[in-house]
Amino acid sequence: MDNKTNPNELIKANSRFLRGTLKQSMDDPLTGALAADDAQISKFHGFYEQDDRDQRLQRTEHFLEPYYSFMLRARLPGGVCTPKQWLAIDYVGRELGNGSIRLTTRQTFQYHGILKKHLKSLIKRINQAMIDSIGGCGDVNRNVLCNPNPECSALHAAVYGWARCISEHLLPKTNAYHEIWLDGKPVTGSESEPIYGNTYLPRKFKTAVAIPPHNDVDVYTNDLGFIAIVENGRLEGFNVLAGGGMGTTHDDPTTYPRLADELGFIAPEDTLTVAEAIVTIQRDFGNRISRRHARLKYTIERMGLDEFVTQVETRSGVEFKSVRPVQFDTHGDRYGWVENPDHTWHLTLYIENGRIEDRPDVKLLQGLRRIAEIHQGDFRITPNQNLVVANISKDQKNVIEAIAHQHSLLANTYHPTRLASIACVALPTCPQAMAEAERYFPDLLSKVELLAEKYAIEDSPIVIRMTGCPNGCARPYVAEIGLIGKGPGRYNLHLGGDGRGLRLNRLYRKNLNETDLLNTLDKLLQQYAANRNPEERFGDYVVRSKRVNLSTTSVEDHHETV
Ligand code: SRM
Ligand code: SF4
Repeated sequence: MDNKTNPNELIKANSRFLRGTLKQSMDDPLTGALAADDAQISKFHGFYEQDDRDQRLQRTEHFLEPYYSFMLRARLPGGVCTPKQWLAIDYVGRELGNGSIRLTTRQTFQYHGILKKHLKSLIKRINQAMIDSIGGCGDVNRNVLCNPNPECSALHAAVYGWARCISEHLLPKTNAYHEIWLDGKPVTGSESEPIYGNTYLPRKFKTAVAIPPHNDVDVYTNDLGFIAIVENGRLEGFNVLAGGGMGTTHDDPTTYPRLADELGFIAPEDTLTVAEAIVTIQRDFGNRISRRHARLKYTIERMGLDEFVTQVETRSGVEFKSVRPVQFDTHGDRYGWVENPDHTWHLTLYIENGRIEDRPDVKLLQGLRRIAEIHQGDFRITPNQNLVVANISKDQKNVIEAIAHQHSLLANTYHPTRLASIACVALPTCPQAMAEAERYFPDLLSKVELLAEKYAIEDSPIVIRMTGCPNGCARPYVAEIGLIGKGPGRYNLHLGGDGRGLRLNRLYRKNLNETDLLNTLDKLLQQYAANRNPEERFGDYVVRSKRVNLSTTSVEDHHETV
């Protein structure tokens, strides 16, 4: 390793396959934090060190160390879990976390506010329920997304099977997790990471499997994507995509969101070989100097797509066939009841920003616990932070609906735009947040809903996605309206996604405060209501309309003007 190599590479290389000094860090009673290098290694085990940013200033003034706690992210391919597992997830969140569960945009759940002294028992408890957190975070393949596809369960089972296999195949093989958290026996002989090697990947790596016409996994925003090709109800194979990603850095044009390229069509049995080939290309060619430029999207840009495809074919021994035509209609969720051919039912619930907790007015944890106590099917977390209660028997349909209704979990009482929209976690836990997202978004949406009513367009949902910084955790760069945190109370406004996750939006205005944002949206919605074509989406209208200038060169910075 030369002196230009990113320090994270050295930490990984010296970690003895992800052990580091995590055990010692856990046992250190003098601090609620981990040693700095361990805070990097811990991510591969599924947890992040955080501090409560609401308390940061006050604690510094009182010469106290930050209020450290941990966020743990589970691995849950396709977001599927059983009612028994749900009850365990719920119990652990209440007993050992901060009393809330957070469903994420990658179909899994997070606990926040875990104290260091509780981490090990928390990890043990979820593992007893057959859920682990290996590769929840870190420079490896992350939780694999899979369309929950409720109205076609047999096909879902086949495709979901592949999502699980990819997740298992690309797991780190080190025994460190079992040794440190589950009291597994230390390895005596030599160890290796056959796919990753001892420095793992240069950066995180994300995989999704989509079943058209639903693009709820936002397949084009992933490093690696598989689009299921179905003929006569049978899985024929996959169109393979590579090189999608959302993360950017404000005002650094060398970073950008990117949609994945189509590589070609493969048979189902070639899935793992091709996935592994792509991962190893990224391992060998990804940028290990600048983490900002280390995702696969930049590797492909540097290599060129043709060379990349040749490398994948050579390494895998699989020759791509021409991509098959596919059509996507939405990247949102399908709420409410859907009947299966076998007369069981699925119910998709609305969970605002994925946050499940008991508040004085609404008790979501309690409601879902009551459902899990009687439900005999399964649960599926969606990539839009919602929850599907799947395979409900006919005789339990009414009782589950009644519980969901009692606990405000049914979608039919919410505005269509709210149902189509999501926000990332941001403050107070996320260290990267520059502005609020989850805590502020519901209020902002209420104001946007009033505008939609003013122009009588409330029946045309608009996909709005807000993030507290440009990292893009709620995939805002494919939203019809993307709001990206710039500073406290200020957001960049992006416009022009297509409501299906197939088109990147463009920066329209910079650094808006709420008043300017609402004034700008007021004008845009008025124009949209007056000039749209029948059935035309807001995102399509702004791209078509000559009245809306989406040229990035003319973007005004409102910091100076307001
Ligand atoms: Fe993310 C980092 C939350 C999905 C791009 N993301 C973070 C961290 C861990 C902050 C940090 O670096 O310490 C956030 C923790 C906040 C907290 O307190 O919980 C965080 N990301 C989330 C979640 C929970 C957002 C949500 O509201 O649901 C999502 C968890 C997904 C999961 O279960 O695995 C989440 N993050 C995403 C997505 C969406 C996706 O994957 O489909 C993206 C954009 C897609 C992509 O990766 O390109 C995303 N997160 C990032 C990035 C920017 C990566 C980049 O290439 O530049 C970071 C920062 C980083 O990696 O350095 C980041
Ligand atoms: Fe944090 Fe930024 Fe991700 Fe939001 S987008 S969770 S603020 S890293």
